[in-house]
Amino acid sequence: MPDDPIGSVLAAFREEAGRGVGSRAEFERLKGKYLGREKGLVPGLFAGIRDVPAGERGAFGSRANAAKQEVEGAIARLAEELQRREVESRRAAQAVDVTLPGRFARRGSLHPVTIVRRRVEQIFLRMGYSIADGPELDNDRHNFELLNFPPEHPARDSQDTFFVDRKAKSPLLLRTHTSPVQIRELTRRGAPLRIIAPGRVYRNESVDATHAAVFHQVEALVVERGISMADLKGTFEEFFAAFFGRPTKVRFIPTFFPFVEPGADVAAQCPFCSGAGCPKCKHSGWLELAGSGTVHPNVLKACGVDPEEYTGFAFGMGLDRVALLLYEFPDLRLLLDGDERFLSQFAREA
Ligand code: FA5
Repeated sequence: MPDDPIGSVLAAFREEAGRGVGSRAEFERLKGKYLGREKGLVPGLFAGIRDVPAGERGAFGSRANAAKQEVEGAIARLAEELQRREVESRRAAQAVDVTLPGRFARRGSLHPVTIVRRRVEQIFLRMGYSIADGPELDNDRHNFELLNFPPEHPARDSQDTFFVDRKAKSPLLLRTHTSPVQIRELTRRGAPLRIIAPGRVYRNESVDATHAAVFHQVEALVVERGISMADLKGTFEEFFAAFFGRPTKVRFIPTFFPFVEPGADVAAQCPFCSGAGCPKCKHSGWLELAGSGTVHPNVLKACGVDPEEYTGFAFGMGLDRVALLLYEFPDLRLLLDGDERFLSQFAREA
């Protein structure tokens, strides 16, 4: 044992502690070296008291206690200092550097058909319509039979219809138009009724610039007392004026749909050439957008509505063609290709 063990332990400690600790590991090492219960130098001083001559033990004991207090006090201060530095460096690591360039979150854009659908919905909601929905996987009964299609009607042919299960009691199919929603809603809610039903439809068609096999329609159905073709025409005029932002002339060309009588294809005066003729309207001055008519009494009856009391009009408009007109792109197939260069050109909100 050195002559003055307390003095040399204290001197060594003061020197080491005076250099400070750079890390928690260094701190733990220092603390263990001097205060460790088993091998710590300070507890060692107390163990060595038995080697001190009996007369000096009292003085040795109180010096050892004073040394212990000094070491414990210095270790506590080092611990505080270390903790303060650790908190500071954590804060610095989390700090926001406001001079760094920002990271921009890339936002997707809405599909043009979605934009058109929402605009159509807004216009009809303002006119007092509500929005209805129906299944895309439907059956022959709703897609054809209750819509007054005779059993041998060519539209039921597999040329036009994707059948999913021909053996079902009423064959299952992908709906070929949104008109089956008319049947479901009128049966469920009865008259009077004023709805639109936007949705996806499927046809086994050969695809070209204006025909897709998967496309979108919006169905409209109004059943009230005293509804006539005049209401249908007025509704179209108002809709097109709101949609294209100016009064738009509408033309009705008589045609046959089994579920309306009379039936008409609806064409809007071409908004690009105001009827003068241009490539978009194939130089006719008119663009065919929808099928329409006054609801056939057989359809009203099939849905439990008295055709003597109520009459109605309905139409089904092609949303993809409306999108094509609005945005002036050349080919419907662009809507389905998922090419980001095309799709990212459209508005983020509508
Ligand atoms: C029908 O689908 C009838 N259900 C519409 C109807 C409803 C008539 C209510 C009477 C009363 P049509 O097959 O003509 O009709 O289609 C309606 C519209 O869908 C067309 O005017 C056109 O804009 C669009 N359309 C039809 N076939 C395609 C296709 N292959 N690709 C893109 N759009 C199409």
